[in-house]
Amino acid sequence: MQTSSNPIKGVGTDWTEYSLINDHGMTVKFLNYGGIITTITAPDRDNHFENVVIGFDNYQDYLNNENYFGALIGRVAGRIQQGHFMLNGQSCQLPKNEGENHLHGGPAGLDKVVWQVELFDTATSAGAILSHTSNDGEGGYPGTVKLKVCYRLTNDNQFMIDYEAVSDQDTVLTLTNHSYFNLSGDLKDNILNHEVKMDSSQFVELDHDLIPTGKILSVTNTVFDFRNGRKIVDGVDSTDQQNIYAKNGYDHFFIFDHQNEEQVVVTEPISGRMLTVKTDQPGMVMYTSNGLDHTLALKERQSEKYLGVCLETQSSPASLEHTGFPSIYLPADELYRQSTTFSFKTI
Ligand code: FUC
Repeated sequence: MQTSSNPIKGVGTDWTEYSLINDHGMTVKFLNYGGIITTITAPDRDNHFENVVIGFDNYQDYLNNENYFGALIGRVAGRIQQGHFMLNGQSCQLPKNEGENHLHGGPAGLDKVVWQVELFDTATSAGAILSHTSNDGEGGYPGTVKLKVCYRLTNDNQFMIDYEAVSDQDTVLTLTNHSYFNLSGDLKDNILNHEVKMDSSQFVELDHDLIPTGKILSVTNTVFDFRNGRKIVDGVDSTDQQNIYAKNGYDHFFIFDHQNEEQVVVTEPISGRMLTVKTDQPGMVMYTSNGLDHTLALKERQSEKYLGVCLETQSSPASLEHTGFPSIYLPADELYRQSTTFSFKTI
């Protein structure tokens, strides 16, 4: 196992790109800025290594990363309507960064923080601990929160993300990573023919602004039913109002039926790559890059709609407004801990 670091020139003075490399040659690269994962190389069925995530060609573009490519997201992943919520009977107002709403931690989210990074490597894994103290009021959120995120690559081609946080006041928190996966390799194709299998019989209904309505819907007899596997294109061709609100695709929180088993399996038939996701989180936003346009210069090509799929394991910000949703409340001095493992295999 190996690690290395490389200063990035021409951006901030303090940007560094780190590499985690396993004995098979699988590589994960990320920046201290936003913890942004810039590259993951994984083998296809012929053991040919290619990049399986979206990343900018020019790192300066990460300064204006409106799509949150590869970034750590917080303090609250997802949307908060009007940027407003009540906490212990007190009104909290967060800055708005998407029309009238607060998205992905807002304008001063964790995706824009330069994290402290410490590398480690052992016989079986190579990794890094990313640390940051988010001060009381940072991003508009109450409480000073000490955050630690561990990125770890193993010799079994597993990439694990462990999150830990402690706040000195009652607050709200749900963290995730916003990588856009594309298993075709080097962005050769879009993700419409990726097949997704998911352990979820319920999902969160959205309104036209992508804000949860408060209703939880059954996936049965809809294109949201991934329990026996289906292609992402089904949600694009769909006339279901939910897919239309999401700009013809998926941008929804799926509630898992079980925890800590491989809840999600994504396969790409041509390369033979398979990605599984196992998490202790109650659900995941699957976003099929419906809002991505053709204007961005990525490592291998120009961007386009449906070029990547985000698998954002997290809890649900809908819980701020409605009962019956997985909570994001974090009491003072309680340890927030979550773990998600992405395993790269072939079929
Ligand atoms: C996702 C979505 C969005 C979005 C974005 C970049 O997680 O939920 O709708 O536009 O990230």
